[in-house]
Order: sequence, then structure tokens, then C-alpha cells
Amino acid sequence: MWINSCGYKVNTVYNFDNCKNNSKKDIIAAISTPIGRGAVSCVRISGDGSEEIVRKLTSYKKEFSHAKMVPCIFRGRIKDKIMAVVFKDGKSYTGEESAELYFHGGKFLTEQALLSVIDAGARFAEAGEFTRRAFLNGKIDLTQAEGISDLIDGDSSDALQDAFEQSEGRTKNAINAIYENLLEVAARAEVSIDYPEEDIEEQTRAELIGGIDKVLLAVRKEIKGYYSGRIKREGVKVAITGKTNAGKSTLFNTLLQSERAIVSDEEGTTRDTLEEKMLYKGCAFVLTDTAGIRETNNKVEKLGIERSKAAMKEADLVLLVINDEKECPDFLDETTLLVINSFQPVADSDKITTLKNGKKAVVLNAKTGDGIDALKDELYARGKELSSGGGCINNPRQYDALKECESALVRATDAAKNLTLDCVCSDLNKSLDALGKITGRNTSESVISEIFSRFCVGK
Ligand SMILES: Nc1nc2c(ncn2[C@@H]2O[C@H](COP(=O)(O)OP(=O)(O)O)[C@@H](O)[C@H]2O)c(=O)[nH]1
Ligand SMILES: [Mg+2]
Repeated sequence: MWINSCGYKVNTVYNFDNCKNNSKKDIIAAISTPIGRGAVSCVRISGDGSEEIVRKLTSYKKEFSHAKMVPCIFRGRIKDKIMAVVFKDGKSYTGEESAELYFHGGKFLTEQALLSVIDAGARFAEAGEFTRRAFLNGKIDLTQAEGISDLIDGDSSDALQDAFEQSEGRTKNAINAIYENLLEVAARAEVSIDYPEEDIEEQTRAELIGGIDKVLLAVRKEIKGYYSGRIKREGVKVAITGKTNAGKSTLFNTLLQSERAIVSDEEGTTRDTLEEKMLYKGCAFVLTDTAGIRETNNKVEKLGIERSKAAMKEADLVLLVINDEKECPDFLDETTLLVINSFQPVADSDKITTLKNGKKAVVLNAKTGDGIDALKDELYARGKELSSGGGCINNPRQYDALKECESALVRATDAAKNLTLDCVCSDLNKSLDALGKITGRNTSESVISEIFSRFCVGK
């Protein structure tokens, strides 16, 4: 068990005191820039003694008060003039004494620089070990670590904004606020067990139920917000549907500005669903071209149709492509946007139309691209709406823990109505544990390892 400076108990075998290379003196090093030819490369070092290693390589005697350009000799014979930054007294990313060396970015030079640091007493860092140390030293919590990972992987401006906020503690603060409230409710329940007085029993139960209700409300708000956050991060899932030969694949290609899908006037051309990402004004969409749904005896096409149905179920938005207003179904749910592929030139004033049944539709020519911008603007507006009001939860791990917390709170409410206070306390403790999993207060070693293994070496 490792207790970090925030008081988080981390069930981890990664305990500096038991570490093979002995305690915090274990210095890690890694190349933090991509391997290849480039202007600058960086080797990162962390652990007590990092400064000493930089001094060994540079023979620099004065104070490292800020970034210094210093002559350096790698492996006793390779010279370069490098920039060295030393972070003292734990004022670093990892919360430990650390250093960064920036030098000319060649593949061989970079390898030699790292090996020099290893010769001087460091060991090779594992994937994500710098961030893992930041977590274990209490600099960041698990959600911030995940935010940092998402910042590296983010591929749209919305996703990056979200990742940045998470890395800055948005999720941590929101979950900790719920945790504190829940802790107070649980403490009140515990006290009631210790001092059971018959005459206040009813009042205690009513208060408890009220307290749990408030927490439950906050938890459910975050669960709901997860959906919007997911859309922001991963993109709006858009399924392009409609009967065969309506022009779905043509529309898919025109939206992507690429001949991605095979287009033909032969019915049943699209058999498998095709998925591609589209960015529009910084908003990400995952477009799926589906097989037209029709009766068929062809085994492969049947499978494709099953996949199309699944894509429609999963989609945040369904584009229903028809060729004439008359084909518009009587019932359209909220997630469906009607697209009339007219096969004709479309005048600007006709690109958005309201049908006789009051439904809004985009009229376009999938082949020439007439009206495609109107469709993209409509997609963008819908995407923004779907991704607004996002909560603080950003990934399935956090979501699962919140759902677990929700179930335990529901059980606690039932217990507060019908069972002994012992049962209430037991469920409240389970809900606290579930929340603690999100931030890393009580997360298992296997989960922590899984999270940090997703990072690159040097991060
Ligand atoms: N002229 C014209 N032809 C189109 C248009 N959209 C689709 N087509 C043609 O209609 C046929 C079927 O199109 P496709 O995109 O494969 O339909 P899907 O079965 O819905 O995927 C192809 O021959 C396309 O070239 C359009 O807007 N204008
Ligand atoms: Mg098709």
C-alpha cells in the first residue's frame, strides 16, 4: 500500500521503499520526443540525483537556476551543446527532482544521449512511468493522468479542450466535491449507529434519505453528461441510411471529399458498413455508410444489412437519404435528419426545406455537392447541441465506477427506508469506494498499470 501526499491509499506493488533499485534514489530516464531526424530531441530524467547526472555529463558547476545552454559530452566522446533544465525540490512534472536535456535531434545522437544518462546511474523508464510517479507523488490524480493521455491522442479541437480541462483537474474537482458530500452523509449514518436513540430514529432516516438523494442527483447529472462528453471526444456518430440506390455512398464520398465507397447503380453494391472520420469546423463526425435495407437472399448482403441496423442503433444522428419528398416516412424520431438527394441542381434558397408534414429536410445533389455545405452546417449545429452540457466524466472506466456508485446509492436509499442503519452504512461505503476508484483514492494496481501502460515511454 502506497499513501501519496494527498492521502490517497494506492494498492500498488510500486512502492519506492521496496523498490529493487532502492527507494526514491531510483532514477528513471527516457527519450521524450519521437525517434527520428528532427531539430531537437529531449531526454527526460526523474528521481533524486537527476541533477547530479546532468552535472556529470556537462561538468557544469554553477547553479541551475533556469534553462542553461551548456557544452556536453555523451559517452565520453560525442560532443554537443545542449540545453539543460533542472527541476529542484520536487517542483517538476513528477514531483521529484528531475531534469530535461534538449540536444540536436538525430536518431543516433538521441540514443547516445539516453545511454549516457543510463551510464551515469539512471535506468530505462517504463511506459508512462513519469506520469505514474506524478500520480504516486500526489501531483495529479488518476483522472488528470487520463486527461494528459487524451491530450496526446486528441484529434479534434473539442477533444483537446476537454482533455486539457480534465488534465487541469475538472473531473478531479467535480468527483471530489461529490465525494466530500457523500462522506458527510456516511459519517452522519455512522454516528447514528453509535448513538441509537429511538425517538430520533425517524428523523435520522428522513435526513439520511434526503442527503443520499442530493448525492444521487449529482451522480446522475454526471452520468448523463458522459454522453455529451463522449460525443465531444470521439465525434458524433452519423449513420447514412436509406433504400438502395438512394445515393448514400455518393453522399458519403462527397462529405469526405474522397472516393472512399464504391458507387454503382447496381443494387446491393454496399455490403459491409464503411466508417470514416470527418472534421468540420473543429467538430468530429464518424460517418458510417450503410447497406440499403431490402429483402435479399444473398448471405453477405444479409450480414451487411444486420450491420447497418446495428450502426443505426448506435448512431447519435441518422441521415435518412430519400430521393423525393413523397418517400418521407410518417414518423421520424429526434435523431433522424432527412436528406433529399434530388439528382437535380439545387438552388441556394431550396437547400433547407420544411416538408408538408412539418419536418425539416436538407435538399442536395450528392454527386455534384450542391447543398452539401447546408448539410454540414446542419450536422455541425446538431453536433454542438448533442455535445453541449457535458459533465466531467470522460471515459468508460470513470463511467462504470459512477454507475457502480449510483447502484450502491440506490441500495442505500432502500436500506434507509426498510433496513437497519448498518446496511445503509455498508452501501454508503461501497458508493464511496466506487467514487474513489475514479480519482485513484483506492484503485487496484491492475487498473493503474493498465492506465499507465497506454502512455508512451518518456511520458
Ligand atoms: N446524377 C446523379 N446520380 C446520382 C446521385 N446520387 C447517386 N447517384 C447515382 O445513383 C447510383 C447509386 O448511388 P449510390 O451512391 O451507390 O447509392 P446507395 O445504394 O444509396 O449507396 C449511382 O450510379 C450514382 O452515381 C446524384 O445526386 N445525381
Ligand atoms: Mg451504397
